[in-house]
Amino acid sequence: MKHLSECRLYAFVDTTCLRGRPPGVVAQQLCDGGADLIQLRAKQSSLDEVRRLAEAILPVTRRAGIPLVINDHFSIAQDLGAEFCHLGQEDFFNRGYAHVTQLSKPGGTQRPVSARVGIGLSTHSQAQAERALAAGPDYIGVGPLYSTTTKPEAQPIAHDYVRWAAAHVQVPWFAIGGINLENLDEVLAAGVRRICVVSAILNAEDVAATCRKFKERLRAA
Ligand code: TZP
Ligand code: MG
Repeated sequence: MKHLSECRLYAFVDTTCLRGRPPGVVAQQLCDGGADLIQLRAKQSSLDEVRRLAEAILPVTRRAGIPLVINDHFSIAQDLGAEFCHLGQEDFFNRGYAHVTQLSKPGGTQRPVSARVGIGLSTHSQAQAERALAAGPDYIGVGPLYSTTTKPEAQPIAHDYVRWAAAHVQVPWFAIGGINLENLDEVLAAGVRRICVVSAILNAEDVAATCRKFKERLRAA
């Protein structure tokens, strides 16, 4: 399984961009294109649907040795043995958590340490990052860099925050939001070395080839 420290291109199976394509097929295309990490993001799906989607994707990511991240649903990530769960500020802090170790405690269903679900936390400002980092996540998301139709309600972050992250964040951090092959040079120039890309990959005609283009540009940076 690829280690998080090696991951630079974080791609998604986002149900809003599937347009009828089977999730497992799209996950395979992302793996073939060299995605380092894949998130299942299914905002409109019921818990049962998220679980079914994850069950369809996990054999693909496992075979490829690519970690799978389940968005929003820690219990599903834990039950299925997904490598990571991604949580927003509201999913984590607004539910009363202060440290990631608290997540696996309720109900006494703690898995062995070897099967620990890694945690990623979203951040939108330096203050949120400082609080998130104190909670012990495996990685943080930094964004949105640009406004994006994938998350229309989210306001772009200040560029100062990206520069601060580049200088201060010690865990892997992934820039997210509106990143595409046209603005990638500007993103890299800001000090970003790890990126999350949803629509620019999933809406491309050739998903695997587009992943490869992102990977080559990241590698060259
Ligand atoms: N969080 C901040 S922006 C965003 C999320 C989930 C969406 C990113 O999608 P895209 O299509 O790469 O802009
Ligand atoms: Mg969330």
